Amino acid sequence: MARGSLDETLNHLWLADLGFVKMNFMRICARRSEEIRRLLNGYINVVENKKIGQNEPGANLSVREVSWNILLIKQSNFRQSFLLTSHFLFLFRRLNMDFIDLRSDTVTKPTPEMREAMAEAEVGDDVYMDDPTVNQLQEKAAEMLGKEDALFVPSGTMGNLLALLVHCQRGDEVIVGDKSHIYLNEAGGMSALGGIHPRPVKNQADGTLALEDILAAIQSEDVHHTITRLICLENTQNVCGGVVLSAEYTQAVGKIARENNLSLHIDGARIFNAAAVLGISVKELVEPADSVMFCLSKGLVAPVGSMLVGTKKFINRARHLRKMLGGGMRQAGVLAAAGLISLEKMSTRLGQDHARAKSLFEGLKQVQGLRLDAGPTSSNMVYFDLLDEVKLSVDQIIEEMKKRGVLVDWAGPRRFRLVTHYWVDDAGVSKTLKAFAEVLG
Ligand code: TLP
Repeated sequence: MARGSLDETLNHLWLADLGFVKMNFMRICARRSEEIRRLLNGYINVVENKKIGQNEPGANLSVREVSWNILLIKQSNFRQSFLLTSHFLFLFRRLNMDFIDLRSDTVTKPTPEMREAMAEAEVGDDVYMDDPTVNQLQEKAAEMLGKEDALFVPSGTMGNLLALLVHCQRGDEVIVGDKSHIYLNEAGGMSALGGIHPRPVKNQADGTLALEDILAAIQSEDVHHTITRLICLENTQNVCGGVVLSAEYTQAVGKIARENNLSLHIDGARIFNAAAVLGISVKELVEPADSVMFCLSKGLVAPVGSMLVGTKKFINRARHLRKMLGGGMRQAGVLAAAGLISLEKMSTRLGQDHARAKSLFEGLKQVQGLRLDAGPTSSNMVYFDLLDEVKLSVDQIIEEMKKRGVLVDWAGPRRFRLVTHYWVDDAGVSKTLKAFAEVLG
């Protein structure tokens, strides 16, 4: 927490009269988070119009952090002190966190509702399969994806690795996109830990692997060859622009898999984004897949965790391997509680992130010096390159944007990726566009 800025806000608050705040706090706490935000936004704007002088009451304020959601506030020349707690403090933190963070949707912090659910979660030892909240999350995930069973895992990377380890034996081959996360960004886990051989196939601009390329990559039976066991798709395809693979395409790949006695795994880190764009259920979209990994900790906003789904037999083996990799968690219900809110509530609001990505895309087209990918952006990502005429380096732009309260990340020596998510609102989009126009103008 940026102590300076929190103190500053509390100073503003003090000026406004603690009694008033305390009373409002009680009232506000009873309301839903969106309403609280609106109320608080308005309130802070009013208070911030005032100037704080050296001798004004806020100057003597002392703030002690009791826990993440409780502050003890005292003023040295005043007898009153009180605890500022829960949603209210959370929202102060959020309002003080000036940065619009577009580096990824992995940066999403849990909502107040999630934090509350986490604090109150019923837990047990999940290695004994005794954690009721984890069990509930797994049942819900399996049901939503139309598969027999599900497993809660610490990360998407572990979920994908487990799937590969279950589907393949050492020396087997897996067909993967040459721009896929599994191939590029999972530290070669399949080879290092599973002895599995990747067979990269070109990702087309639309994120697909051409069906003829998949067919051509399947090894014929020959003493010299590896044995092809698995095809992996990624939906949405991250590096190709957060693009969405259709249900028809997935069906076509599933058919190739079945006809060639192969399995199909989907890295569906953002499969809920894909389904939202297509306007169909996730269940329908992943129907041909034998296994799917999806992340709770990206656009679905949970702080930690991913799910792996498949048959009961597949998940039993994955559970065994998860333990082997050290991913067996104990009272993981604390995390699963947030995951349940991801599935129940966050999965239905992703259209807002997609609309904001579109606004960013449209706005950035007007900024000099940028070449946007052939759009339109379909899910929550916007990729673009710097034109040669731009003399600033990627690092300099990142620094200049940061000075203006916007965090962005590079995706190549002259390339950027912006990702929208729950904590990026319309004002954040405007702020980002303004900052880019200033930096590159
Ligand atoms: N992607 C992260 C980075 O690792 C690049 C991001 O910011 O996009 N599959 C896909 C398609 C992913 O994009 C990611 C993470 C993962 C798997 C891995 O998930 P985690 O980070 O939970 O291991």
